[in-house]
Amino acid sequence: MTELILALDVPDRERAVAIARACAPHIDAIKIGYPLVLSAGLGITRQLSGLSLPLIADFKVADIPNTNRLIADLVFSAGFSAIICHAFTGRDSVQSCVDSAHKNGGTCLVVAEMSHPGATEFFHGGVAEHLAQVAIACNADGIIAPATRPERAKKLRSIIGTKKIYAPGIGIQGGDIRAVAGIVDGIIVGRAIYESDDPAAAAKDFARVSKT
Ligand code: OMP
Repeated sequence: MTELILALDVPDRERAVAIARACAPHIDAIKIGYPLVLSAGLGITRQLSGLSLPLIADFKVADIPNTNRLIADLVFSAGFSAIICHAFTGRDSVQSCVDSAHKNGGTCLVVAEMSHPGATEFFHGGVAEHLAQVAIACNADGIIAPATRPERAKKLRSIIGTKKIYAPGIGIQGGDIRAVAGIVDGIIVGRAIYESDDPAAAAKDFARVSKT
């Protein structure tokens, strides 16, 4: 089964909550990043807590170990159950996020390769593979890999084995859910759901395909 994660990059708090509520029966988790938290504040987690869905903090944390730990501890006290961090900062920085996640009963996902066209500039040539190895070395729970490049998700799967892979880039970025659903553990979908005329119906459609 491939999970469906809603990327709730909707800066309007009321609209974000309404979309999350409407989509809740069809999704497995909600990913919240800077657009919503910077407009609505961290308290948005309380407003969404009634949906009983895991909340993933997508702050792509990328700082020194102490700052990463401070950020991650705040994320988990705010009610998130997972955090996404970068790994190009090195093992010690990633380890801080993983340790905070595990201490708080949560999980840590490491960006191995990004989904946008410009990502090939730095993530290719062995870098993504190296970042995936860092995720393993730090005992992270999974990685982010691009749905826009299924062959890269497959390559990264061969490195990280049974750890989770979550893949963004479906829909507007050009990725096809059918090409990656069998490779990854979860797909992350934002605009193709929340910009749709009927977000609940769009989420239902993605959920149907991802679970077949
Ligand atoms: P849509 O393109 O609207 O479906 O949104 C994709 C979501 O996944 C956004 O929240 C992005 O910030 C996020 N994302 C990527 O698109 N590409 C990546 O490589 C990594 C992420 C992420 O870490 O979630």
